Amino acid sequence: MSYTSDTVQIVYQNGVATITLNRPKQLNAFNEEMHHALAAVIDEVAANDKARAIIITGAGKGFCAGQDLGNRDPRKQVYDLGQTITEFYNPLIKRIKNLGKPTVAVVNGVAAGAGIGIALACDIVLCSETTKFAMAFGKIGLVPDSGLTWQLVQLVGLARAKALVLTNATLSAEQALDYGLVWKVYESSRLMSEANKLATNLAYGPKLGMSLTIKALNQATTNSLEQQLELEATYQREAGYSDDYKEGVTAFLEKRPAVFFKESNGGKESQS
Ligand code: T3D
Repeated sequence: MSYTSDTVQIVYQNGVATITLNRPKQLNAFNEEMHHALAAVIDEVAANDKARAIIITGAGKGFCAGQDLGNRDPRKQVYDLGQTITEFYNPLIKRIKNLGKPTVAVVNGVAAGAGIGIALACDIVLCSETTKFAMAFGKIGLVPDSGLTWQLVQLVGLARAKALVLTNATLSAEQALDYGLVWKVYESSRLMSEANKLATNLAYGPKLGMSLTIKALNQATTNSLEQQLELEATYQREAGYSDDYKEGVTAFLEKRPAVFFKESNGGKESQS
């Protein structure tokens, strides 16, 4: 890894890379250091074969409170926020979306502002029963960013998206589940173990097939049916030539579970 910082931690285990945002006193809000560190860590897990599925979570009681407002005092300085979005938040969302490996957001506590955008950029979102999703932007006179205007419209529809952000709503875990923002809600004490189970299952799945599936579903949000049918044929051709397809069908014919991944370090935990 070319950039090291305490603000982001990474642990590898059983094919899963767990990335933890680590500024708990600020509810893991972003300063520049954490942006640089997270970008480096995401590039590292994208390239590292030890990581076949990725968890993104937060240290302490929060997931991520978006931009660190302690670094923004408009009484002292005028900021070009478009610049921050272009330089940090937009590349971050694209990095997560284009990672090419399944991503699971484990929203262990409050997510606010860009923190919600980061969670929703992941493929699967889990949270605990005490998690809250605080839109936050309107309270400080800003526009939702980090892909949130797009994600919310996709996930909850235009009418609910407008109401959520214009009223600065804070959603409970139950509401987030009801609105389709999260996949499952767990008791806090079980959240991480359930997330690890899910991510490990993903890690042991067919790598290429899952990567192409994620790409196809992401592209479905903007493609026509005609384009999507073409895309499915292209991706299926690619998947059909893979060793995973060979193993999957062979396993079926031999009436045994398919083995797509064997951990080389015996499932031992390692840190980088
Ligand atoms: O600026 C740009 O570059 C543009 C980019 C924008 C992207 C964005 O994300 S804009 C949105 C920024 N985020 C917010 O506006 C959220 C602000 N925080 C809150 O509204 C609330 O803190 C929460 C709803 C997230 C949580 O409320 P609660 O009651 O559970 O916790 P709390 O007591 O408010 O916060 C606990 C601590 O975290 C507290 O510190 P203290 O007093 O114990 O020392 C609080 O100051 C700190 N904290 C929470 N959010 C932030 C933060 N510190 C820095 N930046 C934060 N965003």
